[in-house]
Formats: sequence, C-alpha cells, structure tokens
Amino acid sequence: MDFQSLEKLTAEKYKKHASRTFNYGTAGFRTKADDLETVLFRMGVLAVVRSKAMKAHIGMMITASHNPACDNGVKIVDPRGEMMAVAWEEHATVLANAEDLQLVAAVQQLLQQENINQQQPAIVVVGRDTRPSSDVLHAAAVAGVRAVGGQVVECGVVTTPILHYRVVCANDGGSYGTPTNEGYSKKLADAFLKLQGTGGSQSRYSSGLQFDGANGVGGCQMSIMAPSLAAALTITQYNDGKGDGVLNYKCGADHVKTTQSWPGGVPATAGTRCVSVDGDADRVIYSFLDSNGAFHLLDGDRIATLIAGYLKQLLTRAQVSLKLGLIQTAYANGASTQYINGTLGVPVGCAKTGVKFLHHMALDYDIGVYFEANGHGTVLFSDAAKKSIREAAAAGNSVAERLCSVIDVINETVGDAISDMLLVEVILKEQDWSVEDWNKQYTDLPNRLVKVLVADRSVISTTNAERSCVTPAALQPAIDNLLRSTEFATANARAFCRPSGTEDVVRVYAEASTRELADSLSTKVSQLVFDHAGGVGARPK
Ligand code: G16
Repeated sequence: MDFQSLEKLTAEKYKKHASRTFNYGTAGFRTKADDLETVLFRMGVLAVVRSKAMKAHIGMMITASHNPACDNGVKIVDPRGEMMAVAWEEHATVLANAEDLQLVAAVQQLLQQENINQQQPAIVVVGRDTRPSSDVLHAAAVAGVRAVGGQVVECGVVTTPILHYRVVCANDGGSYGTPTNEGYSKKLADAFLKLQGTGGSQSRYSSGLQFDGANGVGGCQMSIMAPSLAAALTITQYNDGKGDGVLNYKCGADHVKTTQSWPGGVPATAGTRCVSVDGDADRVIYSFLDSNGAFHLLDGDRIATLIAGYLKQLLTRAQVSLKLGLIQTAYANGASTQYINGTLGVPVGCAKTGVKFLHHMALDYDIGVYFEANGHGTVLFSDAAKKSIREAAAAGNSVAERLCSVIDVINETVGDAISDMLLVEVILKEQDWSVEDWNKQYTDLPNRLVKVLVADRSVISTTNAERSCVTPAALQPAIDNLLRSTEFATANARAFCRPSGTEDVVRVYAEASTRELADSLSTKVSQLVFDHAGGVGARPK
C-alpha cells in the first residue's frame, strides 16, 4: 500500500479536530455532522483495510438514522450484510482518534496486527441518506477509500437496508439478488405481489395505508416502489422528503414510538393504519387512531409477535420441522414476552441493544426472528432451513412454496422498514385482520421511554443484557428499592436505564400495570439517574 496520498490529504484537507474524542457507538460513529468530516475520511481508510482483511466488498452507509437532521454518522457493513464485527470497533476508534502525524503508523500497525495482505484489492460499497451534510461526508469517505488505493461502488442516496443488500449481492455473485438499487426494489415487489395476489375476499383487511416517510430517504424509496406495489397496496404518502418538512422532526418511527403519538404531517384518519419509518428506513412502527380518536401503537414487539406466530403456523401447516426462536431486548414490553412464550410457545432470548447483538443471537435458531421494540428487526433463515423449505416446495408442498416467497420478501441482511412492512401486510391479509384485530392479540403494559441528560453518560455501565446497572454503584440498589416499595411491588413493574450509543443521553425505560404507575416509575427512576449519575439541567419531574 502506498501512503503518500493519505499523508498529503491528512495534512492538507482532513485535519483532525484537536479537542474531540470519538467513540464507536451502538451503530458506528454518530454526532454533530460538522465534526465528522475527518472521521469519515478515516473510516474510508478503515473500510479498505477491512475489505482487504475479509477479501470481500465492505459497505459504508453515511447516515445518522433517527437522530436530528444536524447529526450524521457512519455504519460499516461486513460482507454478509451484518454490522462490522465488534472486535473491529476498537480498530475504528483508534483510527478515528489517531493524531494526524500518527495516522499512517496506526494503519500500518492495524495491517500488521491483523496480518493483512496489502496487495489484496479492496472494494467499498458506499451509500448515503438525504441529510444536507451527507454529500460532504460522502466526499470525505470516498477520498479516504481512494487515498489508500481502494475502489468505490456508488449506491447514491439509498436507505440503509439497500446498502446492506448491495453488499451481500456484490459478495455472493448476485445469488441473493441483482446488485443494483432497482434489483432490490424489484426483488421485494415481485415477492410481495406473488404472496398477495391482486384479489381476495377479505372482510376485515383493507389494502389502504398511510405512509410516514420521516421526511427522509424512506419516503424517497417508497415513491420509487409504490407504483409497483399498487396492485395490492394503496399507499398514501406523507412526509415523503419532497416538501420542506424537517427530517425526523415530529414524525417518523422514532418520534411515534418514543412519544406514543400520531405523526405530524399525516391526516388523523380513524381506523387507517399508519406506517412510520425512521430517517434511514431500517425501522418501522405501525399506529392507528380508533373511532374515539385514541392513539394505538403497534411497535417492534408487536411486529415480531405477528411474524413469529405466522411463521410458526406456516411451519406446522407445511409439516417442516425447524427450530424457531425470537430475540428481543430489555425494552420489549413484558406483555409481548409473555405472549410469545405463553401463547405462541416460541422461545425468547434477550440481547443488548443494537442489531449486531440481536442478529448474532438469532443465528442460534434455524429461523431466528429478532426485533427491537423501536421497530428494528428482521428474520434470519439458516442455510439448512432454506434447503428443507425449498426441498419441500419442490416436492409440491404449497405451504412450503409460500414460505419460499416469504423468505424472498424479507431482507435478511438487516432490519428493513419497507421489507418488514410488506411482510406485515402479507400476514394481515392472510389472517384477514384489520389493524384493530392485530392490536387485540395482547395488551401492552403501559410504558414510558424517556431521556435524561447527564454530564458524562459513560459513568453508567450495565450488565445482564442492560437490565441492571453496575455503575454508579448506588444506582441499581436505589432502583431495586423503588421497585420493592408499596407503590410498585404488586404492579408488574420493571425499569432500567442505559447510556444511549447514538445520542448524548441516558435512556430510562419503565413499565407497570397502569399508565399512572408507569409514568410515576419513569419519573422516579429518571430522578435517581439524575441524582446518582451527574444530571444536568432541570431535575426530571
Ligand atoms: C441504532 C441501532 C439500534 C438501536 C438504536 C438506538 O438504530 O441500530 O439497534 O436500537 O440505534 O440505540 P441507542 O439506544 O444506543 O441510542 P438507528 O436506526 O438509529 O441506526
């Protein structure tokens, strides 16, 4: 490898901010866009090294997903579409924080440490979202790739799931799908239309829905796909990114889930389901207003139970014996876990927040469904599972044949809002369920998810899949005492806190048998976090 160009660009164009330390978070580096140019340049370099190490295409997605429009970030994608291996996050952190004059030495050390053949060609597949800052950061990333001799495959402005899809297709010679943006749209639309047909005599299911694109790239992608889905789905788009609406502002999946309220910019039509995606369209949340105008949320837990229940039904009907499991995080509503285990009889595991952790645990099953409550999730089918299903289909088993199309509509590479939405629609239609029918399957425990501002969120560390706090030492005993108090002891109450890996906040989750108790618990735990972990600003009340 020749480092001249890297040295020159580092000295002249991509000088490091003297004062900042960058940490690799839940989904890569993510912070104010203005601070990120150098980081993106260096991540271009890292992606080349990773590509050489894996002897495969590596992906780079420039996005800050659900964060406000002024933020940006980068997600690095491994050859099979997973998030970059956790072991390499430390390498990324070292490169992001190396002093300018030490950068080449840091790259050389990484090459040596990982025993990488420098002659190996490197190819990086690059995508970006619609943020105003994404163009400049894209230019920095590409400059980083080229500075160390890597090649770039441009995806343009795409959803995060499309980038993951493109990486997988580029690495498997196209057997997962055609490695183009059009190939992605066509694969999903074809599988969906095959499953859905054009007619049917549903009395409860209706094919009309409202789509909240969060004023981001998900809206753009839906504009591309909606015409090809129209034979089976009537999609009315809002917050489609074409007007002057602000990305993720009072709309989109994160807003709807966190505030438990109807998205701005979408007409409040009773009984019509609304599908909200987040800023890079890897998360999806359903919601609706009932005839009294009351808001109902159908989140990632609800989607996961719908999918797991449906897959279980199909496997039973097809008489194919495969191990099905579901992975959630600590944020999963207690009622959903109870329903999955008790009613559906599907085993449930709990992972740390971050799809990389859920994805990993889901691989333990022949069919692993994983979903975060925030709507981030997908289904993984092992090679052996696909083989059994395809063999059964080839032998004339029509249910197994349907299962093959279900596999095609799913983007297994990562959580994908549009793919997940299409699968939900297939299931609702097949069950002939309205959104109210779906909502009736179980009743969520009232819950609240809030943010607490502290001076340094790294003072909080957790264990037990983030359900218990280790430091500050007095915090967990205080939360436990609260949960044992008369107010909460018999209220099915649960609460935890954890530092966010994408925003400079501590997240507090609380659930209990009534809305009042859930809110009270949330406030009291927030106050404990504020008091024990160095809260700043106003004390929560
Ligand atoms: C990312 C991760 C998700 C995670 C979310 C919030 O989502 O991919 O797994 O749930 O951040 O993480 P945290 O609570 O640590 O801030 P996205 O859609 O923002 O990329």
